[in-house]
Amino acid sequence: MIAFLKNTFRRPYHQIRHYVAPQGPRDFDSETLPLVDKDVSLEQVIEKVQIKEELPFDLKEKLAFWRENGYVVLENVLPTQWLDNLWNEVEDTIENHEKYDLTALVYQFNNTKDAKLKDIPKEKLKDIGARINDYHSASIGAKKVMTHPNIVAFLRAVLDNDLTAFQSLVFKYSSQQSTHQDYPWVTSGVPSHLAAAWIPLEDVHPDSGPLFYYPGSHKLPKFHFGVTGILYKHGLSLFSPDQFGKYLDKICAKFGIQKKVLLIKKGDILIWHGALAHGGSRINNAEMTRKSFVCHYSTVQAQPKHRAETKDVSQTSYYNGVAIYANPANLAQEDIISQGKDWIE
Ligand SMILES: O=C(O)CCC(=O)C(=O)O
Ligand SMILES: [Fe+2]
Repeated sequence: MIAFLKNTFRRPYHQIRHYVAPQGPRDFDSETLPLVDKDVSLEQVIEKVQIKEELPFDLKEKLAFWRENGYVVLENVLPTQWLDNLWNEVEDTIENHEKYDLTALVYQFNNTKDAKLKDIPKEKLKDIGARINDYHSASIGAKKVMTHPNIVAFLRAVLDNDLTAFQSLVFKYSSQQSTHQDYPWVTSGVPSHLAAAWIPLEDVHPDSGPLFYYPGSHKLPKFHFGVTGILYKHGLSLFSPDQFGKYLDKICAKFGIQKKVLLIKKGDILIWHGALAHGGSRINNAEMTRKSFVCHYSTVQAQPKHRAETKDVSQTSYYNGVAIYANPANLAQEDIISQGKDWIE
């Protein structure tokens, strides 16, 4: 048996799948798909959302593009002053990191394990490979940015009226992360209830390692991790994130999908489907930052409380109708960076 497994693990995916019988479905449960991903008219989708406010984009046109491509770029939809303010807050947080219990992941320091900001050397936090987790927990301004009405209107249409903004990351440089889809990792109770916003905090330079993505890849056959189905579980899944990435690059090539690179400006955003294949390009010029705030959203139905919550309900605040759950392990630091409450458009 051991010899069999050893052999099996050495085999590339296309060989191994004959040996490990896939257990469970290879796609999202069709019953749970958001309305826009079902076979209904866009009129029906828009009718359900009932957006009252005037939007700076054509919702129907953007939804049609979303269905086809698994992403949209919305131009000039966020107040750039808020984004400058947010970056200033992040810099100040790093400068005074000893005050913060927020966590971060920093390559060459704690590699695959999150550590507290106060325990990570400042220089590491400022360097390539650092990302701060859930900055929005501490910052009211970050909460306001991630729930701006222009973002929320679109997300309601592609997910549901009852939304939660449940995870975020701040990057100063490109993550240089290989190709992946988010749904196997950023999980909620319903894997298809996932979308993300990529919010640049400066104009993206081509040499800074822009985000890349494969248009239409959200419709490709899903990867099977072996035993754990389409989701990844560390220590249980038979296939690694690396094999998943290779599968995605290969299947996108097979279907003739050209990789695109995201060169958008501060104030613009990318919103992408939880199953869109994407990653961070290599940094060509190590001097070039690519400051960004990446936010993940789900439905309240799928994610009714904070992912670390052990009680029945989480302490919850609402911004533009979007539920944001406080981290039960860090309640003392909720909203401690509070200048954002005075930001006006
Ligand atoms: O910004 C990046 O380089 C990648 C971010 C990403 O893939 C994510 O947060 O899901
Ligand atoms: Fe991602």
